[in-house]
Amino acid sequence: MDTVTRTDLRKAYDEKGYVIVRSAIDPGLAAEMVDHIHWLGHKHPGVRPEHFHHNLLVNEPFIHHLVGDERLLDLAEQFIGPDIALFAAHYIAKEPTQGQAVMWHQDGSYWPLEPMEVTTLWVAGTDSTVENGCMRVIPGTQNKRLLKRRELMELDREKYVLGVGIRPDQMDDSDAVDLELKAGDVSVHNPNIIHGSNANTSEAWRVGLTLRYIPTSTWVKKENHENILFRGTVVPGVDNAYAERPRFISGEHMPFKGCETWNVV
Ligand SMILES: O=C(O)CCC(=O)C(=O)O
Repeated sequence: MDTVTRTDLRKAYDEKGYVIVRSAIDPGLAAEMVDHIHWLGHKHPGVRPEHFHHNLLVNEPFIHHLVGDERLLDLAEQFIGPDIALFAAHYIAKEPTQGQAVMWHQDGSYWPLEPMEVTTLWVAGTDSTVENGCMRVIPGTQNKRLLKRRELMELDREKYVLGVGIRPDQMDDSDAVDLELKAGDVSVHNPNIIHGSNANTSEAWRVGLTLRYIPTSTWVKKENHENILFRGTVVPGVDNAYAERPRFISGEHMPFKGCETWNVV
């Protein structure tokens, strides 16, 4: 982890709505994320790599292994406490020269969560730069009202990862900050902060995995949605469903370091 202390992390997050943690995971694990993108590309040939959503990931042993990494859980715990689940994982991997943009938005506008207690860890599998379409944020906007989905504008799905975004006349992006990361770095952001990213017009891949960690007291109001429980206990009366921890099956799943002994009973 970076040299910032826990208090600094929390302070920066509360003040600006985001914080960067350098070398949060090791380069080997980040490289396996890139392998996973290519492996998923073969498994789902019709799906663009910006769109490897939760439903395609929730039963992947590598995802359980990565998202349950103690370094990521320790980090998430500082923002949401000790009872930790994942409500959504989504690879937003932008191919060289043609990776889609993400229009300015606030995550909470899309999410069926009650209460909106959630934090995002955005894990860099490759370096993420201005040239390859790194994430951009507008510091301080986590204190703004959460726009409702119906207030947003429809977008061209060929160009944008998300189907709706904030209209230019609803915001000012003159204070936007580029979150340039090295592979293995993580940025953490608040569900209300306004953020997005430009298209990838460079020759390099940009691989990011965005992870939405919730305390188990947050209710996910979506039928048949599978969350993943990682740490602590469930809260009685909060009606969330949790996925089984998958067994690694050679030939069916992407091999990763330690997969032979992972989840063996
Ligand atoms: O990966 C990106 O470019 C945007 C990520 C994003 O919108 C998010 O993680 O909430």
